[in-house]
Amino acid sequence: MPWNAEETLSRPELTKLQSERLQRVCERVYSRVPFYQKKFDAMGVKPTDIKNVQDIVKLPFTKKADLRDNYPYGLFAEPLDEIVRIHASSGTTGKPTVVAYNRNDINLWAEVMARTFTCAGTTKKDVVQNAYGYGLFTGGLGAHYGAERVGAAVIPISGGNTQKQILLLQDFGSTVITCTPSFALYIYDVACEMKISLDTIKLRVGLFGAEPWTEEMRHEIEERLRIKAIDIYGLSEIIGPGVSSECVEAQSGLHVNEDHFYPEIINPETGEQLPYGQEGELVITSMSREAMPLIRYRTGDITSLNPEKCVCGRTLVRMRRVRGRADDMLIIRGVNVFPSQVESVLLRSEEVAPHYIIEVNRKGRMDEMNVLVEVTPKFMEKMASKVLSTDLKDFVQEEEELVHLKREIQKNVKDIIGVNTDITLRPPNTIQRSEGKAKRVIDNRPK
Ligand code: DLL
Repeated sequence: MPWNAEETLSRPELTKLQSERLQRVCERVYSRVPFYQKKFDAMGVKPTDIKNVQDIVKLPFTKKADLRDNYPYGLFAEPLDEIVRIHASSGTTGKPTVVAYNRNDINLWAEVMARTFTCAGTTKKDVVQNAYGYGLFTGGLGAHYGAERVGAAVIPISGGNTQKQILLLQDFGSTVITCTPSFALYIYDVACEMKISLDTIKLRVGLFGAEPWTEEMRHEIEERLRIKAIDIYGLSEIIGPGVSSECVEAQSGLHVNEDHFYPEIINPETGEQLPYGQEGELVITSMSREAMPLIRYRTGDITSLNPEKCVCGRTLVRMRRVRGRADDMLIIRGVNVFPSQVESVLLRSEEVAPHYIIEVNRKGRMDEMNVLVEVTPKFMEKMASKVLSTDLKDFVQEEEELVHLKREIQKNVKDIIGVNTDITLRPPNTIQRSEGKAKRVIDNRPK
């Protein structure tokens, strides 16, 4: 059962609600945020021109750079005395992106995260080990409030502290875990090192997000940890986690809370709105937010929308698993490569583990891609007679089996993605693990 009746509205009911909310948020930002007043005026559009949700195409986009330009408080639609929370996302360069919530926004956040937990099959009977980081990052507190709202017992352990995570999994009987997918695998590895039997833990489901991951990664996590792995999506600028979530029934696309967050897919080059089914950049309008609503925010995330009926009964449109961010896309000798595509090809091979780094270098005028990936402990066992060393410096890349495996992966990458790559195989546990968002790409090309 969905958490809230608004998740099962008929399309006409939903469109009506969206239209009302869109009108309201346009009035709000136009009258309160000088940045939006200027933008609307420059396009010759007034809030009263927005009669229904289809009129959204008349409105200007908001970009991450607009948040930076108005740093820190320039896009707030309320005075500071109404604001009760400020979060920020670090970004790779420059100043953080600042976002604000008033009391109603925090309430909305708990509500949409309660939907997310319910979507993943969490109830008040569950013990939720929340291993998203607490702090400026929205993952920790967002998941915390949502899990409390459904009445589950929340363990606010935050990210990191891997051995303690395992101790609590065992002793506190956690049934649900929330963390990045890469951290889930790390926890599993450490549990193996500690020789912990999975029979001693009660975990049954994980809510994973905050970084791109693939179907292949899902299988790895589900098989290893013996749980259901649910994909959850969100971003600080819109609310944090709570924008969309897979349902445990279908695990096929993430239901967007589109009564609050209106999704569009656009062609990132032209800005033109694309129909359902077509892949492009996700744009979201946070229609119910009060402290800092954003109009047509360009997320940079690449996905598509699917309006088909879902077996779970929710009528909310589903977005496909995010392929990656437009700005994470590598262009290697003219071929567009998303790190998630590389992950998906790597994990087709049973001999390699889901721990990898993509290095890009420039030699002369040519871009070269090198994928460093760990072989599995099982592969090491199989090769024991060949005395393959687990020591990095003695891990001879010319060893026959390694050469064979490298060739196989190279061929798959070429056939499926269309790009030549070097493969460097690494012994187990030699690639840096992540306790939060994993860093998969090292781009050494001159900027
Ligand atoms: O990562 C919010 C979040 C926390 C989502 C916990 C899910 C779970 P930011 O730090 O602002 O917020 O980063 C947002 O992370 O634009 C995507 O590029 C990426 N991202 C988030 N969830 C997913 C996902 C949080 N399920 C950015 N799949 C977004 C792929 C994701 N990418």
